[in-house]
Amino acid sequence: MLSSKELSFRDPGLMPIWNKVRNGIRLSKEDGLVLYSTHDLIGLGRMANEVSRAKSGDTVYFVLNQKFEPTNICVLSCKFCDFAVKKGSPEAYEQSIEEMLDILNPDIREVHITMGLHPDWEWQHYVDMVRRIKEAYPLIDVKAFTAVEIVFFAKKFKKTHEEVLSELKAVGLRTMPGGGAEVFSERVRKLIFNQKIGAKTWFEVHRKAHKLGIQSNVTMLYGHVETFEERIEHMIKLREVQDETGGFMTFIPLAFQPGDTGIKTKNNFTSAIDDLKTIAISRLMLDNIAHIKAYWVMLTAEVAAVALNFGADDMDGIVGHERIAHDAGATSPMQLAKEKIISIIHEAGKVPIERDVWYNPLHIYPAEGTSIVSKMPYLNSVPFYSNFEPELAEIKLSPLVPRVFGQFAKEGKVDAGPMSLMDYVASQDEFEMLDYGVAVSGKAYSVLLYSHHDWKHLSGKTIGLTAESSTSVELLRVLLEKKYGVTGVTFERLHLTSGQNDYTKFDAVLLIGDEALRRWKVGLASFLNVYDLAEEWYEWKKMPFVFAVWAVRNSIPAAHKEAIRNALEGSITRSKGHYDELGREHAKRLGLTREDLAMYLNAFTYRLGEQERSAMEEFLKEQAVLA
Ligand code: V47
Repeated sequence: MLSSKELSFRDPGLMPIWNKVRNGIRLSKEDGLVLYSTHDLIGLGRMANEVSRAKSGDTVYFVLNQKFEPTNICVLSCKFCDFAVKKGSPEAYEQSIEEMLDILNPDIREVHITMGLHPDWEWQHYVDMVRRIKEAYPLIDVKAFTAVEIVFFAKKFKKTHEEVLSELKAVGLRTMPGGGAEVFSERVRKLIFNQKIGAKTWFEVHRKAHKLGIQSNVTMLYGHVETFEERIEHMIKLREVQDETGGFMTFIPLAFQPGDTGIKTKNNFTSAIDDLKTIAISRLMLDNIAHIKAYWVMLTAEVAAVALNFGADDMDGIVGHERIAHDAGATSPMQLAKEKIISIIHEAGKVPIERDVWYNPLHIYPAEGTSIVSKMPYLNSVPFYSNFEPELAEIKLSPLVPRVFGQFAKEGKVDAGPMSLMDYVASQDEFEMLDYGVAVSGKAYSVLLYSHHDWKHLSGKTIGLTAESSTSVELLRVLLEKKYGVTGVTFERLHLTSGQNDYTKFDAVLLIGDEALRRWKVGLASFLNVYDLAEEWYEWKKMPFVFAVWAVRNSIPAAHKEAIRNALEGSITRSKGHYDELGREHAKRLGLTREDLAMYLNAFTYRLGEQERSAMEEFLKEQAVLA
């Protein structure tokens, strides 16, 4: 079950849809049309907000970014576009790579590049653009080139789509923006962008990008000549491809800016009601897309702010100098200061998280008076959160992997959650331990060492380590050194985003959480040995292993502590016996059956007793005397 929330509606037609959504049943095209026709905007928004909360907690993400459109000269003339001009036009401009580097703000984390299809620029120019940005600013990730641009490069420079993408990836292309999708309808394409690629080619390029480990976004340009039916069909097509590749991160509805395009729309700009409905409906239809973006540049900051309670969990970023929308009459400012974005997110009652291109959290900015609870995004933590309903609105949830939770807790920004045992030990003075945690006696299935060698032969070898947790890493070190007498191992941290890792270069790799579970049935590359670290510990010590303990910051108000404890106790109690149902969404993503799921979750102990406390002490004793 996705949500235990009981909602009531003014439009009774929404109840059957909510029942489907909360039970994890996919919405049909007919459901989508019912949602567009409803007059119960608030009911629609509440459903979408609940879905967003189930996926992202109370978090809204943003990225410090800068948009570059290095030329508006374009060989195409799409009816909806007021940005593109022909070469020789008085409005034509070209920006050199030096000019881009000059105005690049070194504090940002993402540059977003899209542009006109220039008739004369050479292939090397595009490669250099990405390469030189990465060379000058290694911390800035490049999100560049829509599928339309990739197809243009392939044709013009006689390369395959794979060659174009691989060459760009080799110099630092990290992700692709979602532009050029427009509406996946042949009828609409013929009417307003008949020179541009259609849905089939657009998806082909993204499929290839995903195969190469380049994740991407997807947009939908709405509010021009398309029908509601075509919007819903757009979402359904996308949902089908996402089932295949899993490579889309974010859906971005783009509100059409009519400008001087000549496209006649009923009310000039889209209405706020249409914008909010479209955000909410996309959240409800796209059950397999992690994020929905409220792109304030086209929505206006005011509508985007409301959209944060209508299913959107991302606000894009500060953006900088944008032209595609502004050339077509957008009334939003060119840039929103970081402080303004944070205050918009606070006003919406949400928790701002500054992220990188892959949604790895970099900083969290809790509002005054709130207490932040970390929502461990792993399947084994489902019982903590599936019914976690604190009585106080000041308690907010944010999805954080253990290591990031540990880091934010140390910075004083996050106040409670299932803390990695090692992080708890390091911050015991500031945190109180509750009687809950994640422990297992025997196999954990999700803390696995994949190895080319037997334990005994790992001396002098290199092991890639999950970047997500420190406890499993310490457990591995204890097992190597104390159980098997293995020394001289070199450890190397893996990238937090799994698609960015090349596991083949290691003698062994340690994976945890959902990344380990995903490989449970299929194995990992050519590694022949798989060792379950919790099982290794159990066979050695005949004791459970405690991976995480719930801890609450001493200094938060007593009422907050009480509310967290009650919500947790309520969730664990109500979840018991319903694991196969509660973890269904996760299991689908990880390729696990209902039986796998029940077996996996039933292996864990969530209430910590005497046995678990002694096991923790024993582990810390072993760990303390490591070389
Ligand atoms: O593909 C062009 C659209 C897109 C107009 O991936 C217009 O994070 C409205 O893709 N009114 C480019 N839209 C922008 C884009 C984007 C934006 C923000 C974030 C991301 C992301 C991607 O702009 C084009 C086209 O669909 N567009 N003209 C117009 N008059």
